[in-house]
Amino acid sequence: MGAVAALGLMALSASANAETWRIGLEEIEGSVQHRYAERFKELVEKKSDDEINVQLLPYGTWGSTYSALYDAIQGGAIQLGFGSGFLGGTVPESQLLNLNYIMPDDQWLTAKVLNSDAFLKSEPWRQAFRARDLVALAELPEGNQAWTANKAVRTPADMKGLNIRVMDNSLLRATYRAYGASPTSIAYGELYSALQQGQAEGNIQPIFAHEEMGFYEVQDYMIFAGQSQFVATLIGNADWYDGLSDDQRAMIDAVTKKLVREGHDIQTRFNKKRLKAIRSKSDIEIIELDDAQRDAFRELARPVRETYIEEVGERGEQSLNTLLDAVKKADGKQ
Ligand code: 6CS
Repeated sequence: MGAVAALGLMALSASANAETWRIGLEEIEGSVQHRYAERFKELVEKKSDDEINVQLLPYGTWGSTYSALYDAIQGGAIQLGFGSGFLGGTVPESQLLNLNYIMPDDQWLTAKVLNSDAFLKSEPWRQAFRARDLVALAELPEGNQAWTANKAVRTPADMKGLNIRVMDNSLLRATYRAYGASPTSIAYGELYSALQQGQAEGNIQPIFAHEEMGFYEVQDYMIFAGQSQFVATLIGNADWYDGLSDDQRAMIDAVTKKLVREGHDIQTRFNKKRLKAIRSKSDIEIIELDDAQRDAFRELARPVRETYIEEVGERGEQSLNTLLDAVKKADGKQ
């Protein structure tokens, strides 16, 4: 056999023996989660000398509801995936990441705090996922969220009764009720037509999502209130994770650490570019709330921390305190 043919055979048998890790995404190709997962794939495959093959499953390829994705990860049919707002139904403590006005304004600082050992590997956060057969491997802040509506919103009075769509998450509903709105939950894939047909009058998304899902086309105002970044947690099946070798677990750790900065750079680039695209393709009016206007919403959001503790319990309270401590140490505020 010629050397080239032998090499081809070796490559074939290496890939035939390769382990496959499947990663379910809550977002479509071209999204922040997708780009992060592409980089995760490249790094894992390279570091494992192609012993591991990572397969990406974008939104829609694993079923139609997010609970189908989380169930598949809990059951081990899919090893890895992202969980964000809808994950509250599976891991109630994860709704912490949906509370408003608890993270620093500095988005890079937020990425560092959420991925610090002090928070990500803290016992309450770890246990919250372990109790549901999951592990939290990384936090991916995907950029500041903006509200959209068909009316200008500058004050809580402007939000009164607004039928704003929130992800299916009781803390988000509590937050928007506290602002005076009438929140409603609609599936991501049905949101465009719901906005178009008036079943929802407002929406909350990071900029890249307003653009790539076309939501901005059916909304007149985009409002920046600085209330929160959109954060997704990279989760893994706990049995699968425990069954990995020490080297494989160390590799995941190294890859996710490297991707903290890269993830931040990806979201910054995507959101900047997509805001430009929205501005050039539409005449949507952009409103930046000033500090005093933000403070009015900040004040109304504050008691929702208590709602979170009441609804989620002790582990939730400990997770909240762990996060607030980590934020305080990082920026000396709060
Ligand atoms: O609003 C939603 O339902 C979805 N939005 C984004 C940006 N990612 C996933 C999430 O479920």
